[in-house]
Amino acid sequence: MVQGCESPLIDPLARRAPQVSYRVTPTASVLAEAGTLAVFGFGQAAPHSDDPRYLRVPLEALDGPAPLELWQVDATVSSGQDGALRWSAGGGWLFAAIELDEDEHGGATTTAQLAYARLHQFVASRSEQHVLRVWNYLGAINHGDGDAERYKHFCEGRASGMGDFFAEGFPAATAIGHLGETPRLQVYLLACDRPGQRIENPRQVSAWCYPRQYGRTPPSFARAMSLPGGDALAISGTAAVVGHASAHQDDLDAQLGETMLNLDALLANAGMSSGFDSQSPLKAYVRHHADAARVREFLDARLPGVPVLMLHGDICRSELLFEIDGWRYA
Ligand code: 3EB
Repeated sequence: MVQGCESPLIDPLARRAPQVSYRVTPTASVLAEAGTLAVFGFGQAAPHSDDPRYLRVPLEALDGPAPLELWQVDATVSSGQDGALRWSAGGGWLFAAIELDEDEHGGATTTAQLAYARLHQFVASRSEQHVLRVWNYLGAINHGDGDAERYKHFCEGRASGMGDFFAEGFPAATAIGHLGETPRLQVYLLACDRPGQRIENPRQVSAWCYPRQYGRTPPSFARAMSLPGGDALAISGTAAVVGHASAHQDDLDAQLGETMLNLDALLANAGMSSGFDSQSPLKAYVRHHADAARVREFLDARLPGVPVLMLHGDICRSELLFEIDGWRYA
């Protein structure tokens, strides 16, 4: 019998989404696991490691010691470091991170500009050209009034530093204020050699269309990104924003409920079933330490069994008390 020569049914360019999870485990053992693309520790008690795949995020966990966050891919991972920029890559996926001291780079605007320009320059040198998701953590995010607020300076620097980085459309993103040393700006991203699909929220004005009252330069992010292959949705920081306005000022419970409605609408618009499960790691950012117990109670009731890491951070509009982001696998 002559053997056929059919081509394999597996698409060699298919990209299975990185598996994101939280785990309480020694840093060295997860870094030793095959396919570990990135590992994150949270807060001052986080372990230290010189591995370029390991990043210490300056946000404190609000209920007990934080687990590590792991990003794992089905491939061999290589990694490196170039000054303040570190990276890792494998299987078509790229992690890159930069951390800069604003005092060394002339303030919030110019530091954001430099961070984005350097990330752009680095990603441009790689085959993983499609930036899908970005996280931004800066200090004292609500410091300053009106156009002088630091978040608005950050938005201006981000927009001018990115140049044509996101010519195909903005990535999904989070921008949160950390309570660590103010001068420290941390930006990290996930990119791929295949494009994702941007998802907006029909309940919300797209952020890049926000009116002038929110600043001279509107924020540059998509509400979510469906990863290439469509097997996971990266959800941007989502808060109680309806239209372009912040809803329910000073009402935590109402902001929590409105945020859930925004998440539902986003999942529906992405063509996904509603809800989250034990495979959907989320992060909840809480402005006031005193709200932590109430937020945990709400999350346990509304998202039972869902791993939600609750972190102490400032939301980029001072009237917002809560924001959530994370992953939903198909
Ligand atoms: C909002 O909906 C809340 O500037 O990158 C959420 C996600 C928010 C990302 C960003 C800001 C950003 O406008 C704030």
